[in-house]
Amino acid sequence: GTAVYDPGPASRSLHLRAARVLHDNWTGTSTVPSRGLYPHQWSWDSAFIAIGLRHLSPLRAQVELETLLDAQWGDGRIPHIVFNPSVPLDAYFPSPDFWRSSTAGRAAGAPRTVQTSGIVQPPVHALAAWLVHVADPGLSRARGFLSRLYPRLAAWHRYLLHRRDLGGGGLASVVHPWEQGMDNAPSWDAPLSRVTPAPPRTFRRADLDHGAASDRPTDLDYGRYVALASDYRDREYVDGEGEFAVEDPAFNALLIASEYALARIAQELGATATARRARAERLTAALVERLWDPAEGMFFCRDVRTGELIPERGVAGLVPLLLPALPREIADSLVRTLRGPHFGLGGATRLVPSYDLTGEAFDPHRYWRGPAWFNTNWMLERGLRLHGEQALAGSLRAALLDTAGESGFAEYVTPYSGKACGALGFSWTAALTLDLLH
Ligand code: 9YW
Repeated sequence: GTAVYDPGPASRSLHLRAARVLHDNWTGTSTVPSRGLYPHQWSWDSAFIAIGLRHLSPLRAQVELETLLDAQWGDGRIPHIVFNPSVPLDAYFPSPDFWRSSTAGRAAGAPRTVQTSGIVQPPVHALAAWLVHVADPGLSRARGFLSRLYPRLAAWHRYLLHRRDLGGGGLASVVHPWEQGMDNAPSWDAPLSRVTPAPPRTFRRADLDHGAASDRPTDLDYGRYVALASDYRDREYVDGEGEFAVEDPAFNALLIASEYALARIAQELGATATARRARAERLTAALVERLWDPAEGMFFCRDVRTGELIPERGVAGLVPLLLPALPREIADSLVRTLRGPHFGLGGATRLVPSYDLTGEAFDPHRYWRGPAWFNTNWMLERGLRLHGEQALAGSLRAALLDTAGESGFAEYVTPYSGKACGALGFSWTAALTLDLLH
């Protein structure tokens, strides 16, 4: 008779499907976030991708991070996009001819042989490098993976902690909403409202060729993104004077988590880790001092140009749950906020939304203004586990796996029903699914 193909337990087929997404999105030296919408290499995407890829191929996971770091600038910054020269210029906007890294970025040490953007993304890289190492320490040592990456990752953190301490309180600031990775989050509305948008006919939005306009940022948002980015370029990517500077809790929490990872990497290489651990603890204290709001039970962004906290409840304000040195009462308070009416974990929602369910700007479809994303939920799952919330972490993990599979590894989903939005076959969704399966 005919042999019947048995896919085995559900998790086995989920594993195979996630592996297929990463296989299809691999270019030979790195992984695109998705085939249509995002045809280049993105910085924090690659870090999340490496975290999943290490379970399929530790070698490919190492190469993913190495390719990204080959495009690092002399001043230490890791650019948010590394452009693939074989992709047509009009496939993604802003393209290399907008950023002009090899000319406008010359003073800041942009590489000559590869074109990149000039802004950054959240520093998940040292954390990813450490996790990739532990997946296969033998291979990592044989290839000198950590010894090659360590000085570059250290330079990256130095750039953020020195050139980007625009508020003077020890935290890193982002100078563009794209840098924080949650492009149109309501937290940016107030600081962005001061920026004069670039006129609509001076640029063409390639994103609308692939994504539904109602799921994407608006034209007005885009005009402001373009104005901020071209200003930064015209200042030759020198930090300090731009109109937009914000201290974000998720960006800084990831920097701190990566600083702990750098301490582990230093130790593995036979160097001392104590100074780095102490720094991670000092940064945690600075994060609490500058961004924690005890009455609201969450962290907020600080607008460095006005000195005020921005009272918008975004998922970024929960991400510091990742941090081991967080005071007990703050961790407890974050868990209460997660379970409460604004985020609905364990109650109304399937996955934690990107923004306050009761907020005026909440929109269940529009990108970072409501939909649930897999990377933020993965971070929260780790944070819950770290702080002893095993049951909540377990149910969040189960919901993530179900939703990833049912949505076709969507870029993001509606928070109540888990309906797919944005691109399908999205790399970090597949990668973090693999990580949760292991
Ligand atoms: C864009 C690639 C990137 C992510 C960002 C996300 C989006 C680019 O896609 O930005 O064109 O809007 O907001 O976090 O890295 O996946």
